[in-house]
Parts: sequence; structure tokens; C-alpha cells
Amino acid sequence: MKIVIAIVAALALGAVVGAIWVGMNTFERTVVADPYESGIHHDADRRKAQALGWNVAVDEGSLRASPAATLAVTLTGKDGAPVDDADVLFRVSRAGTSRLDGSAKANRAGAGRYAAVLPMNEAGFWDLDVVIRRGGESITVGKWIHVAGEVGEGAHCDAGMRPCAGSAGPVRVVLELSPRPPVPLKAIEATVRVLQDGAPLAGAEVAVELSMPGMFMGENRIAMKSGADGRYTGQGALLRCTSGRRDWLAEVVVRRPGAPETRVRFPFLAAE
Ligand SMILES: [Cu+2]
Repeated sequence: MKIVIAIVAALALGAVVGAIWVGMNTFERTVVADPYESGIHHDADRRKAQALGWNVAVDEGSLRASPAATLAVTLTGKDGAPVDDADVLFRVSRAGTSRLDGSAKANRAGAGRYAAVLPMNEAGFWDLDVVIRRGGESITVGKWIHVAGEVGEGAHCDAGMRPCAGSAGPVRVVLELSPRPPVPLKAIEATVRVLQDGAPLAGAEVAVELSMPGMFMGENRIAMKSGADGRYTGQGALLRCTSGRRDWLAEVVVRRPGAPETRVRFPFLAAE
């Protein structure tokens, strides 16, 4: 009974952590970079961005830790229309170290999109400054972004060790489990990104079903909550296998209106 209470408490905590995490993605970080470097004050910049109606959206969905990561933002103006003729520079860094500092001028990719290739070798949260110059105006917008780890593909990707991607028809799914590897009887956080024909699919009914191949371990289904950009999150837990097995299967089930149910399977190993 004690264990069950602990799991329930852990799951409740997980939900809170999940909510905070989702909230972070839209959080406007207060930029504390040296104001002399750019000669501008960032609080003032935020007000200026508001007055100009400029909005910067980071394309986090396609951002992966890599020596050559592609970082892209979309810049829109007052009426939500894309702003195509700005000069944009990215500065990236991680808290507590200058080792990973980087910067690059972004290329105009059209439709308000600006992209650059930068070394961003570590998965996790990064600080991003987007320096925008346009028509005599210059502002720096601070963002707090999440960089996903390297994604593995196919049947040999262990979803207990890293994010794994798989496809079924037009639907592509990326599954991340946390902690890595998942520990039996402890809360597991599952994050699923769903794409359809390459575009984020929002508003689908998504679940993660946990099972052990060839051995009934009880119904174990994580109902996923829909977030932004085709991202779905949920919390669950694994039972401990009495036979000592650690090989599990996470099956991502996607239901879309007017389409057959889609299933993508991800094998993984749990911790001892
Ligand atoms: Cu078992």
C-alpha cells in the first residue's frame, strides 16, 4: 500500500513538473547578458518588442543536440504577418559555463523564418538571444529553449536510453521517456511528438501502452495530454516483473478523426 501511495504522489508531482515544463516553453527569459556588449538594455527591449508587435517563435520541435544543430525562429509583426526583411543573429549559451557559447548570423528562409547552424552539443535547456535589426530598430529577445537529445530510429533504438522515432504511414512519432532508463514502481514521464506528413499534429488522441512481450503485466496505459506543436505529455509507472525481465514495449497509439488508429512500437529496457 505504501508503494502505491508513493506512486500516486510521484505521479501527482510529475503532473506538476510537466505543467511547469510545458509553461517554460513559452517563457520569456529575462536577459542578463552584459548590456554593454550590445549597447542595449533588455527590459527596454522587451517593451520595445511589444510596442512594435514583434513576436519571435522558436522552432523547438526540430531542434536536436548536435555539433551542427539547426536553430530556426519565425518572426511576425503586429498583425501576425511574417517579417521577412530583418537581420537576425542568434547567441546561445548554457547556464554556468562559457564553454558552449556560440553565435551565428541567421539566414532568411522566407515566410518570416530565420535559420542558422550552430554547435549545440548538449541536450537540455539553453539560453537563446535573438538579436533583431530592422529599419533602424534593434532589439534582443531572450528565450529559454529546450534541445532534445539525438533521436534514434528503428527497432534497435532503446527508448529507455534516448529519444526514438518511428513511423506508420503518414504519421511520425518521437517518444521520450524519463528517467532513463525507466525505473519500475517509480513515476515515468512520457513525451510524444506527433507529425503527420511532416507537420505537427495537434488535437489527436494519444496514449502510450506499456507491455511485456509474451507476458501479461496488467493493462498499463498512459493517457497523453495535448500541448503545443504536436507535443503530448503524460505520466505513468512500470510494474516490477516477478520473473526478473526488464524488456518492455511502449506502444504509441494515435487516434485522429476520420482515420484508422495508428500504432508505433518502441522496445525498451527498464532499470534493474
Ligand atoms: Cu513480466
